[in-house]
Amino acid sequence: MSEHIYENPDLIFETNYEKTIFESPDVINDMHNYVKMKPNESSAKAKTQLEQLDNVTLNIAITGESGVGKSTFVNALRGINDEDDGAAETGVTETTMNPISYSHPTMPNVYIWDLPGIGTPNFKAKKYLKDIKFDNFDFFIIIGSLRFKENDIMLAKEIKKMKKMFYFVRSKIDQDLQAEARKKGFDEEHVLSRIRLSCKENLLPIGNPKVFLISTFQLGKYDFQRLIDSLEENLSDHKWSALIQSLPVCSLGMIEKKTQELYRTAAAAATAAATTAGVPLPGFSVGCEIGIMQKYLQTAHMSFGLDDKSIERLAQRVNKPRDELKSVMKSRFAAGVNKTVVANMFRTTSMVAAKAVEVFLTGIPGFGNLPAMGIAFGTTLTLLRNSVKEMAEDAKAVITAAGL
Ligand SMILES: Nc1nc2c(ncn2[C@@H]2O[C@H](COP(=O)(O)OP(=O)(O)O)[C@@H](O)[C@H]2O)c(=O)[nH]1
Ligand SMILES: [Mg+2]
Repeated sequence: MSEHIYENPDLIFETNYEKTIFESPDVINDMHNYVKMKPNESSAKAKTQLEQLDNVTLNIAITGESGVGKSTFVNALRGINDEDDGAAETGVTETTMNPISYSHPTMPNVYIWDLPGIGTPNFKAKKYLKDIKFDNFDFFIIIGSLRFKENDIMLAKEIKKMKKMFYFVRSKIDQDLQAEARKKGFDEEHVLSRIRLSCKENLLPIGNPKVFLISTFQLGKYDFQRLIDSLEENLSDHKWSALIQSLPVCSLGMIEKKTQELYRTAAAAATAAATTAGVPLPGFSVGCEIGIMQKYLQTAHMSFGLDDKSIERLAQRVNKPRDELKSVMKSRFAAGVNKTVVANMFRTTSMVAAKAVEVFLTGIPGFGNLPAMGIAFGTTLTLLRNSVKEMAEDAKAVITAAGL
């Protein structure tokens, strides 16, 4: 029978959607790796790994001259509106010389720092960095609007000497485009490459740094995603994980990045959750710690901006009724992630399919005697990744409904 199924998996999978998950080399690979380890040891290790992910702190410094849009950018990274309680004040000249830290509303260990403007005539980059205790920051974003100034360049040089990362952001791109759009023969790409070129010339004294053209009002457009890709290259795995979870859901590209990262961390969550002690999986001799799954799914839900508060803020920002955005969410997590929803996952059709993994895999050479824990792991991993997929679909529907 198992040979038959192996040749024709359609027979046991309820939907193509589930079939693709189970055929996914990732899950099979992860199960292979899992069974090579000792389940109890790996469970303890995975729990430590999840704790580390919870506890990792990230400090992002936003700097640049007064008026370039620092505070607006700080709020946007936190996914909050300029008028919200606890927002950085925008459109005002800085009165303080002290950096102000803002923690992320759903990721309290991610801090975004609004640094004082660097425009004073007797600016000393070295002293500035010392005053703001530069060593506490993971990276710097130097924002310039029309052009980058002498001070921006001095600061970048000094940051480089301190062996820290910095990124140049040319802000308010929407304004440039709007002004140019009035002219005859307007071509957006042309305008963007002209701005790029002028930044390049402007920043020649510091070599050939990357410059990202951004409109904070439309993070889904222009170079925001490229900036995030650069950060991915340069941050450690843990810091990247915290960053990508915290970023606002502003584009399909961002949803894709979040999905990738959640897929990766699902393996750790499934390793920690597969247990001989928890709630028994129907049909298996082992079980699963529902609490670990629930926590993972709650994090995913917030990362996709599907929690009530995030939807509320988005509705305000795009000026649409909250219920209109909520009504497009079709997943089983539309009303939130709670214990009942998670426990119900073990009774739904996906569980029928998950049970089929066992039948399926025992037919493949090498998996014939997959220990029960390995199957619990594979099942949990599959349920988690299916859930992430569902949430990603909701997130896509929401940003489409929001007109992003
Ligand atoms: N059009 C446009 N205006 C922006 C953008 N970012 C900021 N602003 C505006 O620029 C002004 C100064 O922004 P603010 O964040 O207070 O600058 P800061 O002094 O560097 O903190 C405010 O009126 C913002 O609304 C942007 O991307 N596009
Ligand atoms: Mg400000």
